Amino acid sequence: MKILITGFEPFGENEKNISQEVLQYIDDSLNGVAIVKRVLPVVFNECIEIVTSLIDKGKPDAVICLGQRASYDGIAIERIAINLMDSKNADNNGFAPKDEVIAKNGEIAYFSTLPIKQIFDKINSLGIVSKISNTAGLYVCNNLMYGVLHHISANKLPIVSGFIHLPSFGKMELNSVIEAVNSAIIEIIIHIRK
Ligand code: PCA
Repeated sequence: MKILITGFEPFGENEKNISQEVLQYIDDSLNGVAIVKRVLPVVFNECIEIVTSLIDKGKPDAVICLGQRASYDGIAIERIAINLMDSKNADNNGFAPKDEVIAKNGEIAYFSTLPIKQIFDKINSLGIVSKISNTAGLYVCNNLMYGVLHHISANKLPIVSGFIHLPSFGKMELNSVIEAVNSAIIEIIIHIRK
C-alpha cells in the first residue's frame, strides 16, 4: 500500500507554510505503508497537474492534501470541494481568477472520499482542536482538492482522496499538528484495509 501526502509552499504574506514544514516530521513508512511526500507550488491548476501525474505514475491508494488556513486555529478536515476559482489574492504566479470553473464539464462539487468522521473522532479524542469544514475556500487548496477528486472520479481510479487544512504557525503546538496528521494517515490506512 502507498499513500501520497502533499503540502504547499509559502504564499502571500506567510514566510512559511505549516503544511510544508510538517511533512519533514512524517515518516517514510507508517504501519507498513509507504508514505510519499511532495511539496507543491501555490499555483492554480499547476498543483493539480503535478499531483495527477504523481497519481498516474505512482498509483497510490490514497492522496491526502494538506494546506494552511489562517481563519481557523485548529485542524479542519474538509468535506467538499467545488468547481470554482475566485480570489482577490493572486497565486504565486500572479493569477487571481474571478468566477472561473476548474473543470469545464466537471461536477459542481465532489465530496472527500477520506473517512472524514473517523479522522475527526480520532483527532478530537486526542484533545486536538478540530472540525469538519464545509468549505475549503475558493483559492488554491479548493482547486487542488477538486482537481484531484475530479481526476480520480473521471478515470474511475481506486484511490481515496481529500484535504486537511492546518492552522497557521504558532496557533497550535507543532507536535499536535504532527500527531493530528499521523492520526489521519492511520485512520485512512485502517479504512483502506477494511
Ligand atoms: N493554503 C491556501 C493555498 C495554499 C495553502 O496552504 C488555501 O487555503 O487555499
